[in-house]
Amino acid sequence: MITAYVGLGANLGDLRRTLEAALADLADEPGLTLEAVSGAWRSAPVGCEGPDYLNAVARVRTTLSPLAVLAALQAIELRHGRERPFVNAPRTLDLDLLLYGDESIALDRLVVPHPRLHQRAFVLRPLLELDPALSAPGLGALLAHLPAVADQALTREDAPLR
Ligand code: PH2
Ligand code: MG
Ligand code: MG
Repeated sequence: MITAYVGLGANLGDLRRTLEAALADLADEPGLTLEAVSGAWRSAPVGCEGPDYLNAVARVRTTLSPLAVLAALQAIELRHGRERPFVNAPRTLDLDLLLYGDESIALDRLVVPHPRLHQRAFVLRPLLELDPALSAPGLGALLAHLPAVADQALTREDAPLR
């Protein structure tokens, strides 16, 4: 069993409904157990234009390989109307494999830890909310990266996603 972290994001459609449905889909996925879900965090898009995002992070336990997790995430994205017209296009649902145990993976299709994980408050804050002492290969203690993203405005919503 491997502990993995999945980043969820949406900035098109009914953001909260989509994230809630995606979490239910993750929980239903064979070979994967949904263990914990962060709060829902709202922020302006980072590195692109468009509507505000709603983001969250889920901690899962899985027997699936990293590529099998990726395939499951992409299938769930498609079920929720994900299209990829251009890089960083607004999306109904984005599911990113952020961490897979303590493994470093560098394939064409999958890089883990997610290459921009430590530069994004909308990933770091929900991750640290789940596990404040979390560290990642090549990045060390994730808490140490928070000051560098302190300028990225982020609001935590009161209502839990699950
Ligand atoms: N995802 C991106 C690019 N920019 N900005 C926010 N706030 N949230 C995201 O999930 C996000 C983004 C590409 O995946
Ligand atoms: Mg993403
Ligand atoms: Mg993605």
